Amino acid sequence: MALRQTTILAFAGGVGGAKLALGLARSLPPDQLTIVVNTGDDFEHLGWHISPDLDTVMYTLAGLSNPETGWGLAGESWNFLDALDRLGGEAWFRLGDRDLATHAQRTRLLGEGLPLSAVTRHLCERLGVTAEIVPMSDDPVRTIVHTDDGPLPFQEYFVHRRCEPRVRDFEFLGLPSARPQARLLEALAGAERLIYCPSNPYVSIAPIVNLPGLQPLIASRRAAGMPVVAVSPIVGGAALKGPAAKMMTELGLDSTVIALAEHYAGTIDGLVLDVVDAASAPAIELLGLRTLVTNTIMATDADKIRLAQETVEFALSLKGHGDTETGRQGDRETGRQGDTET
Ligand code: FO1
Repeated sequence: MALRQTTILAFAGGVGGAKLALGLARSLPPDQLTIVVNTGDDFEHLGWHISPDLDTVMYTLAGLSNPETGWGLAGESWNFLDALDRLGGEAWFRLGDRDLATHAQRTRLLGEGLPLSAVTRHLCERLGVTAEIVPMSDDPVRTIVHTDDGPLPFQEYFVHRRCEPRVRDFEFLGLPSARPQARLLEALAGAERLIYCPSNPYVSIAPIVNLPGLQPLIASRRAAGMPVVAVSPIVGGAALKGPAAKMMTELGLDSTVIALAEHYAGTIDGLVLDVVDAASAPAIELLGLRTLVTNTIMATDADKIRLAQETVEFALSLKGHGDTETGRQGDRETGRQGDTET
């Protein structure tokens, strides 16, 4: 499918976001796409600055990501981690030998005074990534998950505690004084459509959209005719690869695409949902959102490209600020393969 000329800004978190980002990057010229990535998952570990979501998107677009996990590098070896474990070091966060080079280089460049955006640009250039990947801010933001076991830094909750503690709330340390990265603001000013990738709405998309001043800017761009479309990470009301559905349940919400639509209602114009949730489309439209029902499972690169192109075409069919032109509703039957991921 040939895409119409357009300029897209996409917000993404980790594995699910990276998959749609790959589809977008394969469908649009580099100067028509900016991918802004959550940095609330970043942390300092064993002396390195680690940016898991930036690396997941970067490795995916470079064609280097581990196809089994979605994060880290393909063909990785674990000699460092095994040796560290033997010495009684902290081995719960799986840092592969080759992946370590990224963290070492990032940490060194940050130490020399480069902002995270410049470091990311440098790493992407070296890995041959031509699409623009921008950290949401050069200022540190750290997601804290408030749980029944107390406050936990994000990776402590996500990896070390395997998302087991019951979630009560989220906090984004540093967010009130974090400045949106300059390229995010420039891209937002020029974008024709804004897409929220199928990433966790609470810990991947929320840190980005809650950057100081961003919500009014998005609202004014919507009023000027830039629709916002989200792709649902919730499929069939079940937990996807990440903890989004579990979090919804623990926050007292239904883990359904309708609850996701209620979360985004008033801030987006369209929602892309999976065929298994087709029956929810009328209720979502009653919330003022247009819907596109399609196969959102991205098992292959062809799936990623198809979903990205369908999402862009759907976004182009909307006018903006809830005022829609021809929001389509597909009812395609799909042969299901592979798993679902956020
Ligand atoms: N996720 C895991 O579930 N376990 C890990 O040991 C792990 C290590 C890791 C190392 C580097 C990196 O860039 C990402 C890594 N991730 C790991 C993924 C990451 O923690 C999460 O995918 C994101 O923070 C959530 O989007």
